[in-house]
Amino acid sequence: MSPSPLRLYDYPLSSSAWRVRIALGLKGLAVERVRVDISPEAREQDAPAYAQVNPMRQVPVLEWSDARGTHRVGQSVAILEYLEELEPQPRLLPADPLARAQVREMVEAINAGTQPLQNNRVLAHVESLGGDAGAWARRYIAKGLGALEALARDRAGTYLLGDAVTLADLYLVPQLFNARRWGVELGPLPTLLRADRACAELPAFQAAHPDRAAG
Ligand SMILES: N[C@@H](CCC(=O)N[C@@H](CS)C(=O)NCC(=O)O)C(=O)O
Repeated sequence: MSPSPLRLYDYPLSSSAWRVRIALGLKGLAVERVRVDISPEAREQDAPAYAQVNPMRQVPVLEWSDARGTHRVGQSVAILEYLEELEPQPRLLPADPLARAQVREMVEAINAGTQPLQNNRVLAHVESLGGDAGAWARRYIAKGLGALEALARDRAGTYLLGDAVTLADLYLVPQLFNARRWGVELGPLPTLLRADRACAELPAFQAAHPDRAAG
């Protein structure tokens, strides 16, 4: 069980924090949420004090205390793997080594190969250079999700890998939300859309949605 109450530095529209909210819900772990408004108008992540929380000046960050002191971990992959060890059920990384590697491959297709190319920080810079941020976002989201569709086609059952939710689904759902936001063509992604619909039926995914998480 958790060494102390968990605290999540969070923002409803953050796709990376959204992944962690889903995992907390699936595992039934209570969390206190600290809102960091990363909208372009507020940019609370740039406040000097936040550099102490996360030198990357991003959300999510998970914080907790134990006998060794107060700990903070950023990066959704690191947080999700910590939660998996803290509360192994339901398992979000399969027991089989091949399946586990396949889940991690799909996670990284989004975590490393897609989201960083379309986050607000990058899009603001594209715009400042006179570029078309929307076209940029659509290009890289379509490429990343296209690759994920190819990876998932022979692996998916109800969800991206077989019939149990894995970490890969936690990366899919927020990234598809961003795809819709930017008007990416979703027709070529039937496997991803099927898994997305199945996830939308689950209470933990519903509660983590930005519309609900804002409350
Ligand atoms: N690789 C990081 C990405 C974190 C990230 O990009 N966070 C975004 C929100 S989704 C953020 O805080 N953006 C604020 C900024 O970049 O200034 C993770 O998985 O946690």
